[in-house]
Amino acid sequence: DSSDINDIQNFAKSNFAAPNPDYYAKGKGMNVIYISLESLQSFIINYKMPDGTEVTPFLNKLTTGADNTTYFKNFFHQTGSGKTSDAEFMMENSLFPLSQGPVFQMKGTNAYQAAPAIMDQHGYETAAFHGNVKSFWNRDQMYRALGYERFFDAKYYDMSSENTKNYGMKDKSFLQETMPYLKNLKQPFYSKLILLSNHFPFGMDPEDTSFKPGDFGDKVVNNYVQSANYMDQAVEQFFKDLKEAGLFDKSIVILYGDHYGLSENHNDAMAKVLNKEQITPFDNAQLQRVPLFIHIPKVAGGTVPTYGGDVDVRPTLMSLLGINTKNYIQFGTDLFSKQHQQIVPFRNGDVITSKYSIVGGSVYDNATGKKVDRSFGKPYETQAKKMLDYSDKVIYGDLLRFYTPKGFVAPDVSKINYNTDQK
Ligand code: GP9
Ligand code: MN
Repeated sequence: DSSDINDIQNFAKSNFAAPNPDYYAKGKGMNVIYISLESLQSFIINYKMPDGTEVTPFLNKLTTGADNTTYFKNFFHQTGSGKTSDAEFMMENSLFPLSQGPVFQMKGTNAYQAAPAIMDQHGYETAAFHGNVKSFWNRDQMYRALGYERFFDAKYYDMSSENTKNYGMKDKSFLQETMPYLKNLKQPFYSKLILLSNHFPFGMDPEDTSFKPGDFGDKVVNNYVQSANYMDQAVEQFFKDLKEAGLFDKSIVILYGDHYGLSENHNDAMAKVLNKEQITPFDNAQLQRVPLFIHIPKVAGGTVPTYGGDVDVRPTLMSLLGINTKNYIQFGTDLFSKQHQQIVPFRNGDVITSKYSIVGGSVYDNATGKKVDRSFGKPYETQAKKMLDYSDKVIYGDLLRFYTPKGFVAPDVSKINYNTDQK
């Protein structure tokens, strides 16, 4: 009931991580561009094919700090059955998705205090871009609840058969067609672009790639490298276009892998990919790493070892923008903060920290991959369970109705209408 919200607010407040002055407000007033990298897992970053070819040469450069980009190599997706949409949900709310069913479909009419609504109040124009129909995964309803003013869906794109694959627009066409819309937004803007074409089962139209498929004895895994390479090229071109448009030095760009692309069904091939005898449950948990890159103009980048997950991104971004979210109900902490908590809870009950991986009830030492005494994991399990339980209470009880952080104004959902947008 509504009295729970006080406990939850106190919990969130006591876990707040003070911003790091080296990063705080470094992106104040800048545009924000999120790019959801479909099914991209971190194992592919800096991976070399047996003949030495890199799969993602552009993203690999970003890991060295190119283009003022920070790469988080120990970042994990925390999605459940809502997949892409669960990742979106966490990025914008810093709440967990549900353990049962996609929150986008089940709780699209809840009250939220999401990033787009917050940015609207800071004078930002807010827009989502997705190369499929707006009702897909109930986005049209959820995006209104999140406070998105504009939603560029299929009707804004040339959805001809050369430009599309199973889930909608191919990445290169999508990004190319998105650029003019992005340029025309009123600055500063907060935007997100959902890439789609690197999606299971990853087969590509032959004319879209000259990259050699893998030879790992599994068609899905063989095609994955080709398709990931295509996405890498698409993102490289997009960075060039942002520079040409004069947007690159005025924008924080966040690239993130939304969830795994290769399930445990492909473990035999994955063992070949990773040169291992087999993929153990411990290995599989480590494979839930997804890349997170943050481009911050004028801030030196590079690869950082901080452990974190999807719920940590909103607090990180808000610190960069110089927006104080201490009074918000959120379950992540700023990845750049010295007080950041390196605890990553998953919806299946597993927990990964910088020291231990708690997987299927066993506790492993990250450094050795060996099992250690179960008691070592206890404090982390307790903390993770509390976070998940509180987040569930917020969502199932629609508790944000009963609490408004100072300065926050809920979006007027009845006034948002994605039909009236003009091309
Ligand atoms: C993109 C996405 C569909 O619209 O939601 O694919 P999935 O969620 O399975 O990645
Ligand atoms: Mn996805």
